[in-house]
Amino acid sequence: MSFTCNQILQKHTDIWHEATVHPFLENCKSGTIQPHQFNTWLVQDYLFVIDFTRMLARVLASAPPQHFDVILSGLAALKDELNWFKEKVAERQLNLATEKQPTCEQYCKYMHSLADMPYPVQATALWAIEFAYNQGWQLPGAMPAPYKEFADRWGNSDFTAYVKLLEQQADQVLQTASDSIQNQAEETFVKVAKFEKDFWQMAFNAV
Ligand code: HMH
Repeated sequence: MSFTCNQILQKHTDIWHEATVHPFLENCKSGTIQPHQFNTWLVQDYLFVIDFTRMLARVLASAPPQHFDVILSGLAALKDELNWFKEKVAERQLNLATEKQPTCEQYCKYMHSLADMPYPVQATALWAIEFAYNQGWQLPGAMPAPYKEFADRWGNSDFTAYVKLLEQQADQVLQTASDSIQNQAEETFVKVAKFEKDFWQMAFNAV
C-alpha cells in the first residue's frame, strides 16, 4: 500500500495544526504582534529562504525532467521573493548580520541533509515546507496592514496552486516508492511540521 501526501497529513493532524496555527500568526491577524517580534521573524525567515533556495536547486538536481517545469517556476518565484525580502529588511532597517537562531540553524541543516535522501522524500519535504506557509498565512483570514502583504505572499491563489502541483508531483513518486522510502517521507513530514511550529516561536525569543 502506498501513501499520498494527504494520507500522511491525515495521520499527523495534531502536529500539522501546531505547524500552521500559532500565536505569531494570530497576533499578525489581530494587529497586536509587536514590531520587534515581527522583525525577528522577518530576518530569520530571510536567512531561511536563502538556504531554502539552495535546497530547491538541489531538489531540481534530483528530479525527473517531467518535474522541472514546476520546480523551475518555484525557483523563479524565489528570485522575486529574495529581492522582496531585501526591500522589506531595508524598509525596516533591520540588521542582516544577525545570527540564525538555533531553530533556524537546525532547520537549514536539515534542508541540506535532504540532498542525500531519495527524491520522493525530497519532494514530500518540499511540498510540506511550502504548504505550511500557504496554510499558516491563509487560515487566519484577511490581515491588516502591514501584515496583509505578507499574508498575501504565501496565501494567494497562485501560491496555493503551486503547492497543489508540488503535492501532485510528490504523490506521483510516492506511489511507486518502496515502503522504506515512504516511511522516510512520513518522518520527513513530521520533522518539517515540528520545525515550522518552532520557527514561529522564534519571534517571541527576541532580545
Ligand atoms: C520557515 N517555511 C519557512 N519559511 C518560509 N518562507 C517557507 C516555509 C515557505 O517558503
